[in-house]
Parts: sequence; C-alpha cells; structure tokens
Amino acid sequence: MRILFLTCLFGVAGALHAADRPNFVVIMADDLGYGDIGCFGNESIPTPNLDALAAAGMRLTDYHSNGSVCSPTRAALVTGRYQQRAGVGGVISAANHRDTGLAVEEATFADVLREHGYATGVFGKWHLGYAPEFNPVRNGFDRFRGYVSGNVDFFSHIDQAGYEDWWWQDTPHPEEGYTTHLITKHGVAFIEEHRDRPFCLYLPHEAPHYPYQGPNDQPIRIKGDPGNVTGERTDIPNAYREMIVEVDKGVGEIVETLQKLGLAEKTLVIFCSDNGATPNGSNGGLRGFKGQAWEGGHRVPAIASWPGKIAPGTESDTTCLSMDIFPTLLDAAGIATPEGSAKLDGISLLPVLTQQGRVGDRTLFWETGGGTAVRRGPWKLVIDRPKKKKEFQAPEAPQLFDLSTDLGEKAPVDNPGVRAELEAALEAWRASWAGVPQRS
Ligand SMILES: [Ca+2]
Repeated sequence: MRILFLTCLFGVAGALHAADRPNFVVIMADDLGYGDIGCFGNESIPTPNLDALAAAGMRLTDYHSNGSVCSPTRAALVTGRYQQRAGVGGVISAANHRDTGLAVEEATFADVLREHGYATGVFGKWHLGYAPEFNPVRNGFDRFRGYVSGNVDFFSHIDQAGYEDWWWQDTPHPEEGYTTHLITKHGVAFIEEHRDRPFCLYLPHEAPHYPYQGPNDQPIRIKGDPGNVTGERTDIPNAYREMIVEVDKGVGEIVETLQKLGLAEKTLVIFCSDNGATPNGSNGGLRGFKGQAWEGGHRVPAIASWPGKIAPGTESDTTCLSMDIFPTLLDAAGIATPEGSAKLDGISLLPVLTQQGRVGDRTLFWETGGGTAVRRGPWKLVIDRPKKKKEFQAPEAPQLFDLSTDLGEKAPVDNPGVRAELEAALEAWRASWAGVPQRS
C-alpha cells in the first residue's frame, strides 16, 4: 500500500541510473550552537575535521533548524515539510514518549530513497516516538541502531525517565560503548557494507546535549533511576568540549572511510545541528538559546561537502532550513518531488550548493512553545514567549527586526507595512495546518 502510494506520488521517470546516483550522509549534532565549532568562529573547541569539511565544501551561514527544540526539527528534516503537518509541533518528551510519534503514513526521505533503490540507515537519536510503531524501520530506514528518546546516558543508554533505550531495529538491544563512538562505528560499517550501491546514511548524534559526559567518564544513570539527569560533572565547559571533540573525530572517520573506498566524489555530506545551544554552549553572539524564537534558538552551523560538485572553501548566506534537505537529496538523485497535497515545504538547495543558481524569495516560519518567528529576506518578526518557573508565559507583542543591520535582534524597528504582511502570512501559514492534531 505504502509502496504504491509513494511510487504514485514521486514517480520514477527522472531518476538517475543506479550507477550514477550519489550517496548521502546527513550528520546532525544535538543542541550544537552557531558558535560551537571552529569554522563558525569558536576559538576554544578544536574541530579540525569539521573545519576541513567546510574547507572542502560550503558553509551555510543562514541555515536554520525548523524547530528550536529536538523533535520538531527531526520531523521536518525527515518529512521535508513543516513539522506541524506531521503533528510534531512540540517535543516528544520523556513523559509522553510512549504513545505518540511520527506516524508511519508520513513519507520520509528514507521512504522515497529506498523506493528508488537506496540502502537507508539511521544510527543515533531518533526522538520521533518511543513505541515500535514509530520506529525508524517503520519509516523508511532499513537499519536502525540507537535510541528513541531525547537523550540517554552516554554509557548506560538509560533515558532520563530511567528506561533502557538502545535499540537494534525495533527491539531493545543493549550495546556497550560511548554513544558518540557507537554512532560513528555503525555509520562507518554501513558505508563499508553498501559501498557498491547507493546509500543514504543519517547520523543524528547525541552530543553536545546533556548528560554532560566525556568519553572517559562513568555511567551515571541506572535502570529505574536516572539520578541527576544532566550528569555529575561540575566542569561542564570541559565536558562540553570533550563531547564536541568526539563528534568532530567521528566526522573525520566518516570522511576518511568515504575517501578510502573511493566514494568521496559520489557522496554529498551534510552536517548541521537540530537547534541552537543552551547557555552551556555558544550561539556566536546571537540572541537567545535553545527553545526560543530568537536567532540563537534556531540559526545553527551547517556545512555541505561534495568534492567535484561543491566548490571548496565557499559559503552561502541563502536562508535555508532543515526541511530543505529532503528535496535537496531528491534533486541530487534526480528524483521528482511530489506535488499536490503531499507537496514539500522545503526546496532543493542544490543550485545554491553548486553555485548554479539561487532560490526564490520565501516567507519562513518557526513556532514552538518558546515563541514564533516569521522571516522574509532581512525582516524577522518575533513573538517571544518567555519561560518563568518552567512555564511559558503568554505571547508578548510582536517585534520586527532588520537582520541585515541587527543580527543580534537588539533594536526593534517600526515598519507597519512589513509587519502587517508578515502577520498576515503567519495567520495563513497557521491555517494551513490548523486541522492537524498536534500529538506532541
Ligand atoms: Ca536538540
């Protein structure tokens, strides 16, 4: 049923011959801020492999996560649409993660690429539903190893509600090792195994999300007792650095594997984050943090590398989002994007990455518990919802900013015409998914 649906939806006419299809590797860090890595200005955390990836390809300086928190961004990434259309407007938290998630009816990039002959694998953090019915293997991925909650102990893989959370496909299956290392190990093995056929590898890392544990630390959570969920380290900046360093090494291992197997020029590698940093990280001077509609909540580092296709050492200030990755992969594979009711909200970034063209002007939206933002060109309308005592307050009055002169969102500007246009666009966008029950 589903296969027929997808074939009908996406067609096969434009697809490249199998031998010509590129491979895809999408690596996403968790809570990595705009200023957390060297090639985006960090001077205290060494990230030579990410810096090399950027030097070999393109830095995307105006890339944004679709959400300012985990689950919404992941829903948008895998469906290519605003997360609200899939009913994942908020976080699937430890408290409710047993009975909600990304419905199997949603078409993911893995569904479509698998339909066109790709091997598909995800190793790391899913966070789109705990129950087996929401598992990645029901959502287009041939292989899954990792965890389905928002975070686990990096060693014991116990989630913050005290449950064991490490899976092999849709079955709990404990495995020894530091989460970041396991994600890389399984990613490398997947590439090696599928070296002779097109593959799509999605590596959602845990770091630098809490618990703050470096590779030489000890487990802190035991089954039934998560203890101090954020960890025991009192030198959090050091732990945070250690965690990012291991992600960086992992990126190096993935790139080295591609090179060793002669696949580098056949593989588009995308690196990004799922939302901005907490106050423990750096958002590079942007206002706000994870969970907020300010730039610091959703403008995150992103790199695309594809030797021979993307010119080395380039950068683009095109405004783009997590949901653009799905259509970008389809475009690179020569697969048509769907029309009609299944139309993707994202657009292909391939013309931007290859410097063959530009993307059209768009109006873009962010909405999670911490607030709402609307972006058109340099204009950004922010409706903040500050948190007090863990509760979001009523929305504040909308404020308009001109990011071309005020990236720090410090000085609201008065432009009633632009403001009215953005407010009208927001209402129309909300109406476009108003009928979808939000399950998180
Ligand atoms: Ca996150």
